[in-house]
Amino acid sequence: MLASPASNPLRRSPLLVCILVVLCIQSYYLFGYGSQAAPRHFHDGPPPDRFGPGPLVATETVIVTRTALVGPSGTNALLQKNTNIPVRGPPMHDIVLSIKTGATVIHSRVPIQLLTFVPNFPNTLVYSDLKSKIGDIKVADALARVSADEAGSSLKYWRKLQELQAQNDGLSDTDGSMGDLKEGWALDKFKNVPILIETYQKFPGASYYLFIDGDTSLISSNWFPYLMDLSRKHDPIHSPIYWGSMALLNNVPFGHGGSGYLINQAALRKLIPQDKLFDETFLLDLERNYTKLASSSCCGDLVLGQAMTDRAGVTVKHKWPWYQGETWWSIPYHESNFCSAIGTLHHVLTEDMQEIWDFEQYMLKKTGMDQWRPEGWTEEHEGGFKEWDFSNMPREARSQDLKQYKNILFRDMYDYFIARKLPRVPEKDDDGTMTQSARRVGWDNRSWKETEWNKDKVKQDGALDWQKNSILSERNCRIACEVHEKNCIQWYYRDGICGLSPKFNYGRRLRNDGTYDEWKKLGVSGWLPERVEKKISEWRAKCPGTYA
Ligand SMILES: *[C@@H]1O[C@H](CO)[C@@H](O)[C@H](O)[C@H]1NC(C)=O
Ligand SMILES: CC(=O)N[C@H]1CO[C@H](CO)[C@@H](O)[C@@H]1O
Repeated sequence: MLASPASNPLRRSPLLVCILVVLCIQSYYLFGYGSQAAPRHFHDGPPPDRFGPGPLVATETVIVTRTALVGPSGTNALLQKNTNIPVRGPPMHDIVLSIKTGATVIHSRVPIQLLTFVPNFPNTLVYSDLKSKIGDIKVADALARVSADEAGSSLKYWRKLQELQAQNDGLSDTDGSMGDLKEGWALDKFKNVPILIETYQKFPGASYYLFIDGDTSLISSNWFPYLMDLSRKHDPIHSPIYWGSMALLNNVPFGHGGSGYLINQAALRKLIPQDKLFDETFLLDLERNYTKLASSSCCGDLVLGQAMTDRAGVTVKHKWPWYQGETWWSIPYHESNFCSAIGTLHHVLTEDMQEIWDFEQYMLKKTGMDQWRPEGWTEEHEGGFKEWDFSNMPREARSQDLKQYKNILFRDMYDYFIARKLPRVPEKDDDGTMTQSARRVGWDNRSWKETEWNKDKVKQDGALDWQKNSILSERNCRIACEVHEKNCIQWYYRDGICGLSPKFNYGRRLRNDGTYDEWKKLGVSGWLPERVEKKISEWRAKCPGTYA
């Protein structure tokens, strides 16, 4: 993936191109590729289990090679079409995907990214704090160009990593023995600006640059129509874009790193003028200025936000929920996102990343969007001989009705992951009376993220009796939701804390090795199934298209 486009032998050998084109055309007829829709074997109902629907998952033999998508030997893509390769949208060469991770977690996170959504982004770079490789992919050291005198003592952890690597000491933090991840985090803040500079240098001609972390997932197929639409509204070469999920710290707005941020060519040119792209004196000056800032700052995404605002004059635009800081079970579902398309997901566990990919595959087949191609897409694009340029799209693509595209929505994620798992049967109270709540013990449904009543909060002036009482027992907290908060659809109780939420959040089991009572103390979650169903159907009614 680090191979520069200039080394492509096709550029140099027209004869080779001819032979390949002939081969392609042959295999096109031989395999009937593209001429008929692949047979679809999906159920109409919801998938039977969390691993997705049996017959749909045609990915037992996952063949993920870069050549399967891009060429340059191209024919692979055609020959493998009839085997069990995952379905994918059209590849996006014109956006560079830049993944930032760290040496102690890279092996547990990045490989699954590379096996799932990354092949849709043939120009992907992986940055860590140590030079290494994953399979054929080179991992660059994001700190290699950081000025040691500006970074100060934080770099001692970085030197330690190099020492450990040289000594053949294991670096993975699977058992937590690497200990001070805090220090790993202290290194992280120095990476963002150098990664930005290097990513731009490696692919100076791309329309877009997307920066994510090792625990970020993408709903990759949604990105092609998204970038088409964006490019039609903002010329990527002339109209600067710095989009993400905006966070604010000390009045500096920045795109939250884990949610991913998108920067286009125009915005990068404002930060690094084209004639300075390889001017090492200028770049060193730029890096030093922001390394200095990083050493007194908390986070690298903030430093990058500052650089974009101060030097480039481009301030981040808040484009939530497309850029998403949560994953399927931690997202609060609500009318504000239920019908929106998903771009990124964050805090994604390795096993969740696989499930999110299975979900995307399931949806693509269900909506038929695995067959979708933009207007003006040719056999050459399909075979990997020609790259799609978002800044210079064919005229047909500029006028294509993108509303026809069936994006994968939060609604779909709810249906796929949650609808079947949601506890639905209300329970009896200790005194035998029926409640409205279905419960889960040792479970955190994150209701506290919306409204949390706790010991401090109930002391505030104006706190009502039911609010004060809600923190005293699980029963009171449940009643607060059922009786006192009209919009409440779920609650969470733990000693001294009562969370009440008008949004739906599934949450997760809390880990505990102790007794049932100890486990229960960590928290109990309740949902009001009747109210949940009512809310979900209200939100659902607003979603365009009905293929659910
Ligand atoms: C770095 O900071 C100095 C001092 O504030 C400033 O003069 C210079 O232009 C900055 N350089 C870059 C590339 O941002
Ligand atoms: C797993 C998880 O998110 N746990 C949260 C449970 O709720 C408390 C607050 O009530 C948080 O501090 C935990 O992080």
